[in-house]
Amino acid sequence: MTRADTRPHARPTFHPASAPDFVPAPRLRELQLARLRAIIQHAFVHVELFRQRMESRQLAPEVRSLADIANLPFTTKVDLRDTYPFGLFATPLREVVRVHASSGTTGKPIVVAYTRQDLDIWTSVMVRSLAACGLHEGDIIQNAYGYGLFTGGLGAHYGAEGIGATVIPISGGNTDRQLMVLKDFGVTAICSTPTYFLHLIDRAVQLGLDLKSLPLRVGVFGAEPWTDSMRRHIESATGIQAFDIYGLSEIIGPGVAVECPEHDGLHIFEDHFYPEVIDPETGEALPEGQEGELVLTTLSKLAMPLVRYRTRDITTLLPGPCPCGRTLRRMRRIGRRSDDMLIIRGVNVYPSQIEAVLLEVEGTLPHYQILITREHGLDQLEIQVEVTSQVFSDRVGALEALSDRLVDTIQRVIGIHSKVTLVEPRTIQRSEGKAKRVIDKRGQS
Ligand code: DLL
Repeated sequence: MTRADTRPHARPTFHPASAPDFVPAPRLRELQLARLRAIIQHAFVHVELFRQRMESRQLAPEVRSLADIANLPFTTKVDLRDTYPFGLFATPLREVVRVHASSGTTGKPIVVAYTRQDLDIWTSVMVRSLAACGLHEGDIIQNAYGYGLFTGGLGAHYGAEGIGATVIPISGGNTDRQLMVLKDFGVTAICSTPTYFLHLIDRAVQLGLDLKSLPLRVGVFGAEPWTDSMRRHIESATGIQAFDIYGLSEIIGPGVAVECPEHDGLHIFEDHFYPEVIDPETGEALPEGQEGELVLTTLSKLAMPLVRYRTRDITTLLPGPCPCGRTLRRMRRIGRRSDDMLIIRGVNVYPSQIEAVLLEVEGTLPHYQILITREHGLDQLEIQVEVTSQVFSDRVGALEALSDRLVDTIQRVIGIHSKVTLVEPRTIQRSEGKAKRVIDKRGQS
C-alpha cells in the first residue's frame, strides 16, 4: 500500500452524527431540561437509594428549571460500593445487555450497566468524539485500549465501527506487535492511554522505526491525566495530532468529553451528561471559570442513571464560545483528582487496595510505601514493605516466596504487575503527620 492509499486527506470535522454538537444553546437547554425531568422521575421510581434520599429531604421528583439540579442529592463512589453489585440498576436485569466494572476503593469493583438504548447512546457519543478528532470512514483505527471489563476497549471499538472506520481490536500490551501492526496495516489513527503511546514511541526508536514515515495522523488519548507538554512531545516525535478524550465508567465510559481541533478544553456531550463544578469541601456549585470538582448527571441513560455524581476529577468549566462552532460547553483538561485514586498504566488503583493485600499476609508489618516511576514511557509500580525481623532472618527462599505471593495477590486484586521489595523493620521513613504512603515520581511532563 502506498501512503497516498492509506492516509485520508484532512476533511472538515463535521460528521452528520455531530449535528447535536452545534445545536443553538437555548435549544440545548430545553432538551437538557426535558431529559432531566424524565431521568429524575425514572430514578425516583426505580432506584431505592435515590428515592430514600429525596424523601428524607422532602424533595418531590419534579424539576422546574435546570437550576433546580443544585437541590438534588449527590451520588458518590461509596454509594456504588454499598449497593454492589446491582443495587443502583434502574431497569430489570433482563433489559441490561452489558455490564462493565472498574476499581472500587476496596477489593470489590463497582459495576455499571447498559440497556440496548444506553449502548446506542454510548456509541453515538463515541462517534461524535472520533468525528471531533477528525476521523471518518476510511480511517484505520488501532484500538489499544484494553478490552474487557474496562470501558476503554469496547467503548472506542463501537465508536470506531459506528463512524465507518476499519477497527483493529488489538487491545493493550504486546508492544512489538502493536508497532508491527501500526506499520503493516497502514493505521491512520490510534486509541490508547497517552503513556502507553509514549512507550510505543520509545520502543519504535529502539527498533529504528520512524513513526513519522507512517500514515498515522491522529491519536485519541485518555483514561489518565496527561499534559500539554506530553502532547508537544508526542506530536513532534510522530507528526500526529493528539486529542484528549475523557470519560468514566460510572457515567458511560469514554465519550463524556473530547477535544476538538482547537485543543482548548474538552467539549462535554451536554445533551447526555449535565456538568456542574462544585467546591469539593462545601459542595457548593461554583461559577464558570472557577476550578473545582466535576459533578455529572446522566440525562438519558436508563440502566443506571446517576444524579449529581461526584467524579472527584478537578477541572474548570471554560467560559465563552469555541471557534470550532460547537455549542457544547468545554472543561479544562483533568490534571488531578480530589481523592487518592492513582491511575497506573491507565488502570485505576487505590492505595487502600494494596494496603488490604499487605495487611492480610502473615509476616508483613503495617509500614509500606508505594513508588510509581515512569521508565521508557511506561509506569512502573514498586511496593516496599517491612517484614518482621523473624521473616527477614529466615532463609532467602522464604523471603522470595513471600514476595512472589504478594506480587501475585496484588496483580490479582489491582490487575497490574508490581515489584515487591521486602525490607527490614524500621527501614521505611516514619512521618510525623500523615504517613506518606505514595511517592509518585512520574512528574508532570
Ligand atoms: O478511564 C474511561 C476512558 C477510557 C476514558 C478510555 C478515556 C479513554 P475509568 O476506568 O472508570 O474510565 O476511569 C475514570 O479516569 O474519573 C479520571 O480520573 C480518569 N480519566 C479518564 N479520562 C481522562 C482524561 C475510563 N482524558 C477516571 N484525562 C476518571 C485525565 C482521565 N483523566
